[in-house]
Amino acid sequence: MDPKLQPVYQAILDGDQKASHQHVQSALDAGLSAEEILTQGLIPAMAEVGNLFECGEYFVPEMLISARAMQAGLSLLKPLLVASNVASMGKVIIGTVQGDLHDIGKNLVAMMMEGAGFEIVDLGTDVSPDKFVEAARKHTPQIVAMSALLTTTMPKMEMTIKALGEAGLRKNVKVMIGGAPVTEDYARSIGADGYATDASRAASTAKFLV
Ligand code: B1M
Repeated sequence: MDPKLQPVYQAILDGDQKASHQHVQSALDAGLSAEEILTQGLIPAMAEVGNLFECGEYFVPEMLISARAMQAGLSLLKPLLVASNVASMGKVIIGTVQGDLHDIGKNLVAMMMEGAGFEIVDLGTDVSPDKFVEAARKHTPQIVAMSALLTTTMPKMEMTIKALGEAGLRKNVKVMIGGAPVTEDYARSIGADGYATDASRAASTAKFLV
């Protein structure tokens, strides 16, 4: 890791929003790109937060304040990540599936897709299959994108695909899924059209799908 990113990494581990904001700004001022700060500072720090949670050193409150610190840093990067001169590629509705409140990855995917020229309708978190269907009817998107971070909420992706089918909308939209526990095999097994491991691949997959 670039030593200039160490304070960013530490601010996320400490859950310090102010420090996260300040150190991301310093890293930008020092000439690091938004992508470098994201992929070498913020994302590895959140992965470490997950490790610390798994081994019982961090609990839900620590994860939550680290997530807020990450959002504080991301707010500075967002305008840089979405800056785009690309003509409109189409519309994407995106949400984290029902029962799941994790939104950092979903927000990053939305940012990168916006940067790639898509119009984004963000349905937020805890989005039920019915809500996805209702939004697909209302907004007529080219892509329905779903994120899940919990193994227990992944089945909602399949239920949403089924609900889109039952509503007669499946043939008009491509469905993309992703999130830490999701795999390409899983995507294929539930009949999704696309899958990506990270936000920038999600944007290129979305372009490929339209
Ligand atoms: Co939770 N949590 N969490 N959590 N949390 C995980 C996911 C976990 C892996 C931690 C662990 O045990 N190591 C674990 C899940 C285990 C499992 O199911 N396999 C877990 C758990 C258990 C829980 C609770 C159940 C804890 C509890 O209450 N006992 C609870 C569930 C709440 C709920 O959702 N109902 C819970 C709660 C929370 C907080 C609210 C405290 C907070 C979320 C805050 C927020 O999002 N606003 C939180 C956090 C922060 C995490 C970790 C630490 C970090 C997640 C994150 O933001 N990562 C996480 C551990 C980890 O992931 N290592 C963990 C950074 C983000 C950039 O990555 O989201 O993976 P990610 O997104 C990536 C890719 O996955 C991909 O692109 C993104 C960017 O490159 N991607 C897509 C994501 N969506 C995509 C969609 C696409 C394509 C790619 O196409 C559409």
